[in-house]
Amino acid sequence: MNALSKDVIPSGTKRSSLAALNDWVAEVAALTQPDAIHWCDGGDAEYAALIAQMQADGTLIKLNEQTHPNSWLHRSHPDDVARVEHLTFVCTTDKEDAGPNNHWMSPADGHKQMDELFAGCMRGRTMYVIPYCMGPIDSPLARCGVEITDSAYVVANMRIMTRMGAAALARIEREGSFVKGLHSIGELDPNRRYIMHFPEELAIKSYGSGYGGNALLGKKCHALRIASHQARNEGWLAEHMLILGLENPQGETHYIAAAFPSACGKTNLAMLIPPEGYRRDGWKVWTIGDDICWMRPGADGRLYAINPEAGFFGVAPGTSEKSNPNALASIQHDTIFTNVGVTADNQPWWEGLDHGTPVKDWQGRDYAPGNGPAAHPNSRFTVSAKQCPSYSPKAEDAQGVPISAIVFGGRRASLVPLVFEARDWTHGVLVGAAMGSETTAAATGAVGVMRRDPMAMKPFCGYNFADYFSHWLSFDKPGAKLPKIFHVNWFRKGDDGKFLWPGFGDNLRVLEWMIKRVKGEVDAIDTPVGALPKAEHINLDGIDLSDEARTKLFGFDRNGWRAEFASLEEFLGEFGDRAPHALKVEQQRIAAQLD
Ligand code: OXD
Ligand code: MN
Repeated sequence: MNALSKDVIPSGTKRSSLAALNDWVAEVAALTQPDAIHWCDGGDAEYAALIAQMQADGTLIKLNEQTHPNSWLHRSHPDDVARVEHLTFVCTTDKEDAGPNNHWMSPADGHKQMDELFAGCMRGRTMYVIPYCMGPIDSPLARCGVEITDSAYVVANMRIMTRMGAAALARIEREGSFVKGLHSIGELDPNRRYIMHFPEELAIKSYGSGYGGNALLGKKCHALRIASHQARNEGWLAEHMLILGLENPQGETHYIAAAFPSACGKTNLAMLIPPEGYRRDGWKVWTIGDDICWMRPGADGRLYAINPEAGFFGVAPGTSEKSNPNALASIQHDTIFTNVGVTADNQPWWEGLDHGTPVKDWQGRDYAPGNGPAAHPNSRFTVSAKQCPSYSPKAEDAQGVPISAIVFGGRRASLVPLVFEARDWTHGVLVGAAMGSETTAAATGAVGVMRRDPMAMKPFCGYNFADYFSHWLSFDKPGAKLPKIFHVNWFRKGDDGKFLWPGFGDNLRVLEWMIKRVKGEVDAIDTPVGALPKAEHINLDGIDLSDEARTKLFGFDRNGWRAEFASLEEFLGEFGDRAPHALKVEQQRIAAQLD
């Protein structure tokens, strides 16, 4: 039988317990009118058939089999290259529940608008039903969903990014609940494109885009927007964070979760290779996840985290031997590249790669520098996490890993030092809420504009930020053994506009200091905005920092912070009375100390 011709729930599955799923699939089919329905089993034969079909219809272009076995290039529609925050909605009964941080529509209007778009949209197409699990299949922290899509490219990516297929379907059958995601690429028309979320129904409807963050519904739509809502109701956290394990020469591993906005180096930090001297001494970084972290308190009061994803949907440009050798090693085979350039011998190419010359750009045109970069700035690779040399076996642990430190960070050219530590949990929540960063190419719109991006969740929090801050504060209760909270800024610039900190592998020096603080091994310099490292406690051996760099990376600019806190007060004011009192008190306490 053709691996792509199944049109019923796979045999062996009890129809009765999957009635809700079956009914929904029938309802969607009646609305969208596909020519065929395919239930995805997630197997190798299915994947091979999908790839062959996409190669035949031009959706995928085969890359050099010698240098990049089983790897493919997809060129998206040129207007469909990033997340579309202005077209992303949270549909809650009460507008205030979505908050000023989200675009809102009533659920009735949202469904009506989307169903009009979906009507008949799959005529002539196959409708794929993708059962998937976010997180290790046997983890109590994991959650399941089903995505219906008319895009084979989405199916292939979901197979890499999630635990997809038969095992997920079996878990859905057991649990009886799942997130419903309906997706169609529609006409890929930006004027007929919406990404809508219905958190009260655990449902998503996405139309008109094939781009990862808009179309792989397990990722941003489920694992962040819907999951953040679920997490609030169920007492856990769904966060835009990497998770790494830092192993010291004594063989002790501390796990760190870090929230940076999109395209600000989460993948690089998660896969960091320690500087030479550290490697020699036996330091190692283990990768658990590079984008999303689900955490909840364990019986011992600590926060335990899983990576709900099974793959990496990483930004290609800038990925090199210097910035991220582990990512580069991961994507030498069995990888889907989207919107990169290609060399004369058909290897993928992007700006920042150490070798090769592009002959075609991301749109398939002959490469001409006058047309802009060869690879789109938000071009991506999709690859299984298992291909990453630093992937931690603990990433598959059903119980998750205990988190010792939470790190917030953004792209801040000025003011914000390399690292500081929050005095306690409440202060740490304020530090997260105050996060600011310059925008990047991961979303459409202007790049390089400073905006508040609390906990790096501005595009992803599925409910009112005021309630989200309260939810964060609620974890500080008797018996809790919460991680320490830090803030970092790898992007501080000098007067000449150049970065002052070398970054990449050298960021380990900062992580090492954090763990010394976690273990209570060193003291620090108290300032109103947090504790700064003493010069002797952060290892700068082998790196050459100018006097300007030392002052700016480790200094405290009282006047600058005063202005920052005035703007933070204004920001918290946007949430009115709903903003937690404790956070306002904390802001005022620090503002008073700065005066
Ligand atoms: C991503 C993003 O793709 O944050 O991870 O945009
Ligand atoms: Mn992200």
